[in-house]
Amino acid sequence: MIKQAIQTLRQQIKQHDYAYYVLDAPQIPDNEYDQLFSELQRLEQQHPKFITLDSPTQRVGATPLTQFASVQHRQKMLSLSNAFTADEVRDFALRLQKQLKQSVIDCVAEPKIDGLAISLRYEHGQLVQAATRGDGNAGENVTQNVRTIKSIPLSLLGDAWPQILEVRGEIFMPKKGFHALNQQRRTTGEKTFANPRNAAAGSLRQLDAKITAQRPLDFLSYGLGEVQGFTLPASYLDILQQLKAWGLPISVEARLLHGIDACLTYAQALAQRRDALPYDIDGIVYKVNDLALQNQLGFIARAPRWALAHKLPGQEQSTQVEAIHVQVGRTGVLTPVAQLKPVNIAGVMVSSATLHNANELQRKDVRVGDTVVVRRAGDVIPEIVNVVLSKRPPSGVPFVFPPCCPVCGGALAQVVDQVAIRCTAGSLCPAQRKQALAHFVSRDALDVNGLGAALIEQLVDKGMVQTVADLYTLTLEDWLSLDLVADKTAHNLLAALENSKKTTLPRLLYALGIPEIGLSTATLLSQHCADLHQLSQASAENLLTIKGIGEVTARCLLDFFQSPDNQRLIAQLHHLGIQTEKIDIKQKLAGKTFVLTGTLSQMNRQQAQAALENLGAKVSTNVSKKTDYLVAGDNAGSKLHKAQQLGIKILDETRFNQLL
Ligand code: JCF
Repeated sequence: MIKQAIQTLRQQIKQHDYAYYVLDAPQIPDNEYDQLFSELQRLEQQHPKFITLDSPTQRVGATPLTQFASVQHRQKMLSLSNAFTADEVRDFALRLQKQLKQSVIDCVAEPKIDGLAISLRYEHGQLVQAATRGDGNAGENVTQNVRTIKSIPLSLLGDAWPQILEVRGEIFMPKKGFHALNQQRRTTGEKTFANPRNAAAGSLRQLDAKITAQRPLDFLSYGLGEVQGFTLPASYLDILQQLKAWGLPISVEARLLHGIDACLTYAQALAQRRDALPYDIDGIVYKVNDLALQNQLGFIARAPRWALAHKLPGQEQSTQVEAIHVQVGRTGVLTPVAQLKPVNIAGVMVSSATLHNANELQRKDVRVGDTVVVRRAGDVIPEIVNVVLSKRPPSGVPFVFPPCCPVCGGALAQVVDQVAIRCTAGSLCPAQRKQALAHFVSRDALDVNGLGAALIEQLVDKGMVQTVADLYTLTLEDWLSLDLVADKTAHNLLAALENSKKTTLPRLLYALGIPEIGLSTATLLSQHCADLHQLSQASAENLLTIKGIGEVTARCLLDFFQSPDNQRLIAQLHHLGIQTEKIDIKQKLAGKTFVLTGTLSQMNRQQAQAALENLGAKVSTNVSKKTDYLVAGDNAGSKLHKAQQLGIKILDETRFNQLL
């Protein structure tokens, strides 16, 4: 009986290992895999006579692939023991205290990045080899690919480096890069990656390094392998500082903490910031800081005794598909959405997930009744990673995509050069009309207080408004004819609409919902045009002289302003008294000093600097007490750290855009 159970578990784990490591296509979420693994470990511990050499518990990782040459690690590449609860973390601390005969131990805590472990070998300061972990003893030679990763130095800085230095760390794909890569693959109908870890693995395992070079991979160091000709510093923190001095990237999040309670507090704070971090993490790593103490503690088979991975809840969970709906977006694009049996994913209840487009729905073959793996990360819409085929009910039938617009019955057409399909009815389609209206009155647009989706729904369904201009012609009686609208609400709505007539050009421009014109582009355009009328007369040449406006955006603007419907709308809005006040933008940020650091997704350094200077701000390169604001994009490093220490106001990209 027990033997049978053990064998079944091993077989399951083996299949999941293959799907995860070899195919880069995991079938179940990590936490379910962990459960299988723990269960096997438990049974084997209770019945050691059934342990065999080929049990997955008896090796560190997966077998190396055959395409790449094998590399024998001169020092074993370690993994980490796991803890899943605060109690297990405290147990770890108790073990340390007992073995070291100390009551409080200094540990370094850092995020556990969800990527791939790598060993970089530098000989006489030159990068000569990069190898994956493989099974811990031997990995794959991926040197050519790793050389394309820009954050990895090909030669070390300075000259006081060891003859031989092996740096261990994590290669990963930052979330932004991952989403951009998937978005691009989605529009062209290519297969998307399940998560950043898989994308990083797939990118690193390319036989053609030219492909790897195009992928947004990054690296952070967290340890050493073989070292010759150098006396190691006394602590982990000093090792990190030394690596940094040699030009290797290290985490800005690593902190020296006194005792286990401080570690748990750190973990709690980091877990709260998880979604905002630029990379996926699957936990927190704690390490004894003092290397002499580390040596005293030593290792167990696959992991050091002086380190622990405190795992966070998985960002993937499985649940069931209750229905599949096709939604029509503001621009008419059709998006299939799965309605799910609600499931808690890393602290947030998820009850629907996007299937992106017909192509992806078909490729993943998601069916009503299927058990699926759902992924939620950050504020991105949850998505379906894959179907657990072994749990598909026999009654499941493939989903049939509607042949015409599911809302208005209008004809569908493929978006040029993309796989996206859109309803061609434009504002005649109630779904598009409703969303255009909702967008127009939204907070960043004309900000009409109190006019929510439920009211817009009624206005459109009753045929009371066709365009956004019609909102301003509604009378008190019109409003009172709606459900949920009493006297006070009706008066408030009329007042809110009247108020909204006095607005700014960026808001109005954004409110029109022109493709490609988000709030920051609208702001940029507004800095070059007096009003909407002037912008509508601008030629392609005029538009392209604006730094930050490219061909695609210019085309979208021209198309929009050329349409007779839109021309009529703009004239109507003008007659209704919608006015854009001229703000003296030159004065807005006069006297303020800004420092820019990290990468912004929507503009480059020059554009951001120009936008600030246009508003009268000064942009300087170094953080000092005189700095008013630090604008911190992705992968911000030492400047962010310094600004935090000086207590300077820090703006992330969203807040920076709002400010502009
Ligand atoms: O970020 C990580 N995934 C990570 C992995 C960080 C560490 O400090 C590690 C690790 C694996 C092994 N340290 C060891 C010893």
